[in-house]
Amino acid sequence: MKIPEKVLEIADGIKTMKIRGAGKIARAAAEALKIAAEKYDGPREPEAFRKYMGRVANLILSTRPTAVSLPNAVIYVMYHLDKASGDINVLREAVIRAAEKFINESLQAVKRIGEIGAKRIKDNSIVLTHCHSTAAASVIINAYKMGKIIKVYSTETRPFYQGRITTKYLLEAGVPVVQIPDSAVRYIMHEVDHVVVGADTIASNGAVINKVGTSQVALAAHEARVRVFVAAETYKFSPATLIGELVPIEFRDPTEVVPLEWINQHKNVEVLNPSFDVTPPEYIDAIITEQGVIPPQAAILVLLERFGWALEKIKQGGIGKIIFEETLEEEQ
Ligand code: RUB
Repeated sequence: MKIPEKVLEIADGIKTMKIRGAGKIARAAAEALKIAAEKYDGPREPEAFRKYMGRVANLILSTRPTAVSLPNAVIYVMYHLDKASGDINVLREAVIRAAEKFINESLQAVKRIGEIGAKRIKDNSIVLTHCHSTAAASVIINAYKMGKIIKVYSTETRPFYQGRITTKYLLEAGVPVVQIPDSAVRYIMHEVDHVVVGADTIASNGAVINKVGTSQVALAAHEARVRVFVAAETYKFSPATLIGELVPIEFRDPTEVVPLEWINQHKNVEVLNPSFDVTPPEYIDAIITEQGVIPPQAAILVLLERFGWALEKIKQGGIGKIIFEETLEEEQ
């Protein structure tokens, strides 16, 4: 059975960044699995359905490599399919219910992070944020509504300019925003009280992988003794890092950095477009999750509590192969 058009559209949307930001990507992944289950009209044998869902899962997993929220969402839904037994209606229901639960809990988590994080913002604060993070924006908007924020500096976030999305988003919520180029971060840092950013992945040692430039922002904040808060749902913690796997950094097309015409005119120049970077735990004051505020060094505890069950499977073959080994073998 062919993968439904709508599912292909979601996969393409993630790849081309029409759907972007780790939380939205995770919810879109769960939604794609749900749609795939709803639209299945292939053979009635449970095994056929499982294989088809494995193919869909692998397609979704192949879209973007860095945000662990994506495999975590896929694994969550597929784990429930794995555990379910019965006819195809039972299996289909298991996928649909797990996907809906993931999406609802994810939205609740963002809301809760906003409430918890806002308490950490001092009165009359100036905040700086980088890229567009729904979780970070949730903290900022909540704190603003509590009368604690007087101004937000939003970096442009070259080359994709997600910072402009943040600026628009915060302005719509009534927050006073100043747009600055990325290169002005250190210049402006002496005015700033808190840096609030999101995360794509948090490693077991508390390192935060977020939009490229985040580590420079954190370094400038560290130098100026400005607190750095990372707002992140617990499904952004990476279980594979518990056994020493590295987080793959996505490199995107050079034409996001300079126009193709420029590349053609300068044939000997290599243009690099790393999409994310790693901020070491030493430069992070706290990670705000839906379960509470933790120091980055406590990331391992969150991981063991939330993903302890997946450890054995990860040890057997890495994150991508947790559940879909059979399908992967078939496709090779
Ligand atoms: C987005 C980005 C965001 C995190 C967190 O990168 O780095 O800071 O994903 O966002 P991209 P959220 O635009 O390349 O996807 O809090 O919305 O999950």
